[in-house]
Amino acid sequence: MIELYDLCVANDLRPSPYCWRTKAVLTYKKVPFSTVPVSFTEKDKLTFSGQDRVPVIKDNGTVVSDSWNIAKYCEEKYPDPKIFPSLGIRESCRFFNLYVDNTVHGSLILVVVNDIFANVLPKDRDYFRTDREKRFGMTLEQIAAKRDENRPKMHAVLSQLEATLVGQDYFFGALTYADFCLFGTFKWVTTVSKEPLFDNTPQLRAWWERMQKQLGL
Ligand SMILES: N[C@@H](CCC(=O)N[C@@H](CS)C(=O)NCC(=O)O)C(=O)O
Repeated sequence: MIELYDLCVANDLRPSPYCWRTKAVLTYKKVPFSTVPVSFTEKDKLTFSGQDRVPVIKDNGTVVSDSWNIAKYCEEKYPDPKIFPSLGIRESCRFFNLYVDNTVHGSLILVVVNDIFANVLPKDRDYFRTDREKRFGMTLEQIAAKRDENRPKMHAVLSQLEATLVGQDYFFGALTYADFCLFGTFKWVTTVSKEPLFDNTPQLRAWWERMQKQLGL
């Protein structure tokens, strides 16, 4: 059975958007897997993979890290059902993946980072604070104070996603890895935050509900 090294925070919650992508792909392909929890300061558990980020999978001795590499590996090793169902879709999904990583996550993180921090295990809190404050160039308290200011930027990005979904059930028409990418994003936020995301985006809300039902996750 595949072992997935998965980020864990307090109460064994699993927030990582990238790990959720892998869980969505494995679930869709009906490939059995178990998870190995890794907290922010337990990177020694990942030494075997030669890097320090999750997700990592171990599949009968094959080690693959990075959600995109894992998606490609799974499509080759477990081809049905397909996540890149036709010519050019893999390349389009790569573009969508990068858009989600940068634009979508970039707009959400400043709104929800303190909700994530509230769920980080006590032993990981210093690491998380130092790492994120360096990344954003301000303290978590300064980010919290700008939450209302940052919210409209988040809603502008969610509106772009909403506009894409008008008249179609999935981002590229049929279900593809693009949907699993964004599914991971909303699992990330909703696992640790009560921030309302879908109040102004009914199509996106319907898509989100459809994805959860389809995957049972
Ligand atoms: N591009 C990578 C990103 C992986 C990544 O950044 N994972 C986060 C979890 S969401 C991580 O390992 N964070 C550990 C840390 O911040 O120390 C992918 O798609 O898998």
